[in-house]
Amino acid sequence: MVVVRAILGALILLLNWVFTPKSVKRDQASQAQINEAAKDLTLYQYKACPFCVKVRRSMKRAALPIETKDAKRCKTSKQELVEGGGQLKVPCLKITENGEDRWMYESKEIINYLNDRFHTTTATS
Ligand SMILES: N[C@@H](CCC(=O)N[C@@H](CS)C(=O)NCC(=O)O)C(=O)O
Repeated sequence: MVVVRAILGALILLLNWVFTPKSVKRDQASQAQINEAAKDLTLYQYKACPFCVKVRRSMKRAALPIETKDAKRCKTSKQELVEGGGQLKVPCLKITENGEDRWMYESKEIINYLNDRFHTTTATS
């Protein structure tokens, strides 16, 4: 089972690399605004989780420089996720608003949130 999972993970990462999506191009001022807004967001994720890959591809398409934290390999990130969000499940987007953290689980919900907030229309699959 571990071997099958490792092979599937490698395949997902390979396909993701081969078919890397293109990023939207914005003028410098608009991109600078987005870069600033993205500082309030953090994606907790696993490298080869298909749901996380889906969210990262959506971020790439929309050119959103959101910090990512690996909740599998990094113990501190895993602890932050469990203590802050309440469960060890990825992807999870931490949204900091007015000094408060909101933890959003579910890849579809995260992609819809990013599309709405940054006025982009990236596919959810
Ligand atoms: N419906 C969720 C599924 C997320 C999911 O199943 N994530 C797995 C990793 S691929 C997970 O976090 N499992 C818990 C664990 O690994 O401890 C979504 O679309 O985000």
